[in-house]
Amino acid sequence: MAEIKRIVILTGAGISAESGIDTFRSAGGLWEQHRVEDVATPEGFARNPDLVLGFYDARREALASVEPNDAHRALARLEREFAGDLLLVTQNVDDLHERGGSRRVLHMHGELKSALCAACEMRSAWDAPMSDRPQCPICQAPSLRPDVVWFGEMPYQMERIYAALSQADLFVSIGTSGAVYPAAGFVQEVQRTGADTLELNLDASDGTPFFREARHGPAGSLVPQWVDEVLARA
Ligand code: BJW
Repeated sequence: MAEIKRIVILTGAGISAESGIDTFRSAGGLWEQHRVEDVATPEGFARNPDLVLGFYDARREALASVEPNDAHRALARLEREFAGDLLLVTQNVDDLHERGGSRRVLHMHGELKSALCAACEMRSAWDAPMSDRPQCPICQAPSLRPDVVWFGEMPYQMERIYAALSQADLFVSIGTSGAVYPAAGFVQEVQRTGADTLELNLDASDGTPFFREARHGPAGSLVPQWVDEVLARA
């Protein structure tokens, strides 16, 4: 097997499922309880800000009652012990990678514990409700919204992600349905450079046909096993 020097990992809601956070598209998931158009678009927010702020307030508050699982901890161990370059990109807005010990996490769809001011466009660390229309800590306008990326908005740090993908020897996708772009297109992006590709997911996803290898099962088992393999080869 060729030596691996640069790894890009993409995670999605499935990695946090065993911690007790609902995924989006599974039975009983977030999109069964809410219409995507209502809670995950700028238009939905403009129509009914109370609904949207309440939806994200509840999810932010729920973070206090969940813990990282073995998959989050295994990726943190990989960050500490892998001698090559590692970029961990998550679509998740929870903070379980950080609480699992990862220090360098790129949240391409934003974070629950961050506020974006619609007036001054600055981002601030935030761990309180927004439904009561608090002031922006920077410009004092009562214009805060969740700092998350909704449909039709540009995900964060795309240049940095595409640069890392163009240099990766290995791309690993964990716990994501491959239904949302641009993240769903990363596997095809790295295929062009000849990089190896691996999917770790509970079941087959929309992206499975594009991966060289796919392993199906719970992330809490698959990810620690895969990390052991990578570190044993290094
Ligand atoms: C387990 C497990 C266990 C369960 N172990 N696994 C037509 C074609 C192409 C694109 C478009 C199109 N029309 C519109 C678009 C663009 C649009 C898009 O993709 N739409 C699709 C619906 C087609 N995308 C956008 O608008 C994005 N912006 C954009 O494209 O800007 C322009 C641009 C151009 C060029 C370059 C760059 C940009 C923005 C997308 C924003 C997505 N936002 C959300 C909400 C964030 C805030 C919040 O959390 O509420 O992000 S939507 C939601 O989906 C959330 C997630 O991050 C994202 C992905 O979901 P994820 O993580 O995959 O979860 P699930 O539930 O779908 O899957 C979980 C998986 O885990 C499943 O497979 C399970 O089996 C598995 N699993 N338990 C392992 N224990």
